[in-house]
Amino acid sequence: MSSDSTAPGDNLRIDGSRLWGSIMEMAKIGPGVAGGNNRQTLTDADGEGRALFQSWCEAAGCTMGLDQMGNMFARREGADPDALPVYVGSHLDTQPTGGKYDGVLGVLGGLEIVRTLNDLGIKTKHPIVITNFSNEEGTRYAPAMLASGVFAGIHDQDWAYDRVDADGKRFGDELERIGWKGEEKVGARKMHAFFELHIEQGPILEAEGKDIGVVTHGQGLSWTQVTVTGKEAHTGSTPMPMRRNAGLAMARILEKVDEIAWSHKPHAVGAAGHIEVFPNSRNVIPGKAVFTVDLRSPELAVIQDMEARTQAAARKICDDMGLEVAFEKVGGFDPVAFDEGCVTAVRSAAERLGYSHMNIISGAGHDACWINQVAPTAMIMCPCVDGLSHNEAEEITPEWASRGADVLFHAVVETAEIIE
Ligand code: HGY
Ligand code: MN
Ligand code: MN
Repeated sequence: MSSDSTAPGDNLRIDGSRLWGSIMEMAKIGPGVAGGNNRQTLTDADGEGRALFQSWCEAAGCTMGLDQMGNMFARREGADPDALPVYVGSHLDTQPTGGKYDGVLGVLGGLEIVRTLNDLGIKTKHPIVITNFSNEEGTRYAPAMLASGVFAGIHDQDWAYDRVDADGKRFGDELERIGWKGEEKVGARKMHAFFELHIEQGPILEAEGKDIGVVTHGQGLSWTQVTVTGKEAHTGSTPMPMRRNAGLAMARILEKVDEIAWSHKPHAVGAAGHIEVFPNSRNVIPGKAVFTVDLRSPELAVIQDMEARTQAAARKICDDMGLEVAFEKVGGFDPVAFDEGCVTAVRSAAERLGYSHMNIISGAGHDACWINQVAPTAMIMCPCVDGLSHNEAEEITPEWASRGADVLFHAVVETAEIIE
């Protein structure tokens, strides 16, 4: 038994094969074409995944809540119904070429905590609430972490409802269409603490041979949508000096983005993952290019420097080529420092369990980055093979999954305080 009687015994573990089985079951919903998942937010597949998750939570004795952004809450009662609950979760939506574990591990890791507590007949003082946040990925509807952002008061709900996808479908309408728009006011729920288990999505833990990442910080993110306007013209009969090639300008700007990120090595990163040219016809010089520049760093000043230099470079490139350029900030958040008390609970859980661990800064954004603004929050990471994520070949081992969930179990249950 651990020294503190409200903490779980050092020998307690979750059921790793049950967790792995649930992950594989969820992976059957919204399958990709190469072994991963395409379960994008507010698609029918997302609705199916939500229904499966809800059925599992209800089978585990939880009562379900649903708010106006489609955030799902599965509550396991505590001995003190007035005590603020400990929340634990992540997201079930995936990238179009997503893996089976990004987000899913954190939601089903939370479910595994409840299932294990039920098996052991353990009661906690604080209720425990498993959470699935809508649209963490920000692919179909920018920005990323949209619903946790509304929950944390960062984004206005009507603004979020008006976000449109590439086909012009509104977030609010699609949420209604799949039948997962709840009544609860978003953000009305108050949390004692929030924990999120997530795959690292980078190479550090595997390279260092560590099972657990104790996430002390999350790097900041900046998404700027750039629109370059030139002139459509024939790719064959238009002499080179007469061209106003928006595609070429975009290429030159993205070359500069890469150079600017490298200038802040080793931590800063920069690229564009969203790129569109118009009219996108083989024999028409692009008259317009629209792309989103994704800049990240653990330091806010570095992000601001990269933003300013990118926009100055883009303006110069477009002036020199006789093109127009416009910028729209479509997402972002400052670097995050997680709650010391919760981070310590994660670290001492890893120590108690004898799992190798190291401090780490999250390279990716997560719902925890926003929830950290309204509740004491911490994250736990497990390694992933070759650091690969946002790729259908994303892979982790069952051991990494269960050790991460063991640490999640100990941190959450210690924070929720065992009663009997
Ligand atoms: O963009 C991110 O970092 C997260 O995967 N949504
Ligand atoms: Mn994720
Ligand atoms: Mn992701």
